[in-house]
Amino acid sequence: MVGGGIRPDGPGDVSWASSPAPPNSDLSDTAEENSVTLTIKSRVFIPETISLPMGQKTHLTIINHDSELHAFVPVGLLTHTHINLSGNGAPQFGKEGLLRVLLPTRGQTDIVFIPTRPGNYPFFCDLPGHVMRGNIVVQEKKGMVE
Ligand SMILES: [Cu+2]
Repeated sequence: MVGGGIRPDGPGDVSWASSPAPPNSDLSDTAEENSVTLTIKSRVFIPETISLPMGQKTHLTIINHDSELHAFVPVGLLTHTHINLSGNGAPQFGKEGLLRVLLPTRGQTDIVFIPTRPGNYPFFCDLPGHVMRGNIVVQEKKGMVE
């Protein structure tokens, strides 16, 4: 592990902002957003693999098209990460952050966050008998190295 990375709860880099910014301005609406949709249909996450650029504001929309409950359980991706969460899903938080979101029938949850650590982050549905999983890959931006 490499230390000294950007802390999501730190003051943040708001050099793109031209006006005084409130706390958590890194998730403000002025930032360019990377919109990603994760669909649940017939007990399958679609797509199974999602690639996200590190450091870019990401708007992840999770939609449950099934007529049963599902859960979105991200492993590691959102720990110690500031998020904005909306929609009719039922989130569960632990001391390290978002643990799980329960998505009702035809439910939708929107999670806005900034991936700050590169790596491979599995996610799954932990409801009994559901064999549903996928991967979120956070990639360092190429061509941004100084
Ligand atoms: Cu499920």
